[in-house]
Amino acid sequence: MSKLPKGFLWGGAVAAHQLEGAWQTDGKGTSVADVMTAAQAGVSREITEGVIAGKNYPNHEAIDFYHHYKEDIALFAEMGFKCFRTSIAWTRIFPRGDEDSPNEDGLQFYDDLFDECLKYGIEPVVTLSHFEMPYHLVEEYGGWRNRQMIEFFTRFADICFRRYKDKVKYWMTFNEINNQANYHDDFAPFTNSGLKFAAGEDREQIMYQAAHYELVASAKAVQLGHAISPELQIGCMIAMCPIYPASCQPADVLMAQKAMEKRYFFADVHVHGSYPGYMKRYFDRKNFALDVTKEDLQELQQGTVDYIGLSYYMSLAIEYKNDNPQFDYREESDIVRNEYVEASDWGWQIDPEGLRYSLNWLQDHYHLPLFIVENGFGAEDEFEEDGSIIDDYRIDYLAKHIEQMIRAVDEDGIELMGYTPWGCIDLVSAGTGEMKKRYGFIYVDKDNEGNGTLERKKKKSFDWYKQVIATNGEDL
Ligand code: P53
Repeated sequence: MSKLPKGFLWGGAVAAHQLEGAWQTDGKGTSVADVMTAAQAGVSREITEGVIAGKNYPNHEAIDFYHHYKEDIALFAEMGFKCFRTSIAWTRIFPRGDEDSPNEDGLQFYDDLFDECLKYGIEPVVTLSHFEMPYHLVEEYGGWRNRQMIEFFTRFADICFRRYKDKVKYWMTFNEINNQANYHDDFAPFTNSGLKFAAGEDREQIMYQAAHYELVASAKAVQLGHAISPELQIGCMIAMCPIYPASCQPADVLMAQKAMEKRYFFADVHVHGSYPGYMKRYFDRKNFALDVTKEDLQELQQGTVDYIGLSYYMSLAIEYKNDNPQFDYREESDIVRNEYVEASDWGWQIDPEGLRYSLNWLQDHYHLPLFIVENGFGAEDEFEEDGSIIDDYRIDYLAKHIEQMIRAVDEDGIELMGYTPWGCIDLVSAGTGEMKKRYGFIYVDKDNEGNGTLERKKKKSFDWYKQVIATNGEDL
């Protein structure tokens, strides 16, 4: 007897900018992902001022899913997918972001894509904003530091809900909205919110302002969606990297708790419709003058989410340092290596039990259904002499995580909607822009420099995952 509920949504996850390519086809505009170059070992992705000739922008072509989607969805169907998580590229619908009316060709593409999924009984699960806002909104308005984004985003959300309400039931507003808690970095604020900072600007304050506008926009979108169809399930999406105390020293425990607050208050606002007390006190202490109106607070109250989508790749650990009496979260200096777990070649700590812990933590805090919409192992794949790819390391990672997920459902009573491993087909890495950091059950012939035939090929994990789905997680 399967320990997972009948109708459990097994599937796979991707994001438009990381696989579609066709960056200028059928009227698509330039997105923030289109101005990011590919990184190399030790060199971060460069965010360029517009598209500069001669640079390598891996998302421009990606794996050309735009022209291969029928073949790819047929492979997902062969694995038995019940659902497929993707995002709608905002720039296909509103190429610059501030137009009054949408681009019909872009809308038609997603009609065709969703129809193709439904043909096989695959339920589309859709993120509205997954690191791909129109670049024009960055140049012209400064991205989400500008309140006008709320209007542009809700217009986009409204069009999508109306157009696809009979094809798409499960939605999420902002992918990994909490990544920008690491505002020191250039990547997260840019991909989450289209933020670029001038020297001397208070990055943290600007990030909280942008996040506030996003939270209000999300709440408005939830209300719009529910008014368009009460059938729609609209969730938030949180990157869940639980932060453990480095030791049982009380200061480490408190440090971890305070760090968790800084990373997860976003979920509190999405779920409870208000800011937790600790964040209000923190804003006061920092003298942040945030533009938060009475109307905003009402919108937050009225637009709480139906479920929590989460990604889970790794856990972190943090240590208290003596120069930090307020226990402020400092990811760049206080996160330490956890010696109890292993790490991937990219330094991501592998911790299957952390997934069970995370599911429990989220359920304890929010009492809402959960949906694991990303989990996976980025690794370099190599061909055997006979041309096959034996990705046992990926199978091992996924099996151990699925096992913990099942224990969370079976032993802990977690209400879990589904599981969609990340990058079910190889695609461009968000963090590094590389192709060689692969997650897929399906290999795509393309390298970091952009060379390759784009031919698709099943890895060993393809048949393994097919069997996992067929047995509802019994056969790992
Ligand atoms: P890549 C950082 C930490 C956790 C999740 O990431 C993250 C990131 C950003 O790199 O992003 C999510 O491709 C994201 C996906 C992304 C995936 O994790 O850097 O939602 O877009 O591809 C994996 O290995």
